[in-house]
Amino acid sequence: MRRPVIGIAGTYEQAPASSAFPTLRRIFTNEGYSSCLQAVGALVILLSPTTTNIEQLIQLCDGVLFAGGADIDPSCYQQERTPLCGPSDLDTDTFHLALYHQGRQAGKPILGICRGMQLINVAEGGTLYQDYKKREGWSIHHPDLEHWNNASHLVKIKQDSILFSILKKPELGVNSLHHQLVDTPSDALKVTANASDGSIEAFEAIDGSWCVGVQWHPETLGEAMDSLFEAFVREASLQ
Ligand SMILES: [Mn+2]
Repeated sequence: MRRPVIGIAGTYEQAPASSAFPTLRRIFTNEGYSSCLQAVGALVILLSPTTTNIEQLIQLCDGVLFAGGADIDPSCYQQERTPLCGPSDLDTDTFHLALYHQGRQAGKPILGICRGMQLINVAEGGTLYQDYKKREGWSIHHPDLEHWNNASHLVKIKQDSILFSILKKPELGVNSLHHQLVDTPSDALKVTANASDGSIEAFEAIDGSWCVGVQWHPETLGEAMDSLFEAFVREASLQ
């Protein structure tokens, strides 16, 4: 049986000094995204940011995943870099933004995780906090690497959402591995989950199409998040 094909947007990274090619640039994603998708029936391909023919690349995919990763260059949302902004890679950002727009135009389901959620917002014209401490009223330390694979803080999920129809819980403990946050959400998106300090933790396309962003990392939360990957891959199988 043909498996739905999920393309993961590949990221440029400098190979580590310990590797066989320490001076070279790499194309990568974390293995967890791929294995979670494969476990629920997808065939996963890593989309190379060297690609210039984005339209043809998207035609290979039934759905696109934008994964976690480095900060997005603030120029992508018309801001000057501030000292709290982490390293970014404009080549990766440019590729991901083009991939997103082409994917949406082609009607492909899209899942954005952490940076991927922020990427969706930026692509749709929204802005980010360059660091969570820039948000007035913050009370949760969102970068909580210690609890990378279990609950760090609660989120409240709005019932009128694709996300709720999948997770079926009004409140949920999630991990939190981000230091940036959505500031102004795009008009094209509706917020579907907030943390108790009010920060935006999930959104989806306002038009009801399958474009879902979550600020947490479902790929390290185990079975609790199988239903999210399943729903994404099921939607992709309808392509
Ligand atoms: Mn968080």
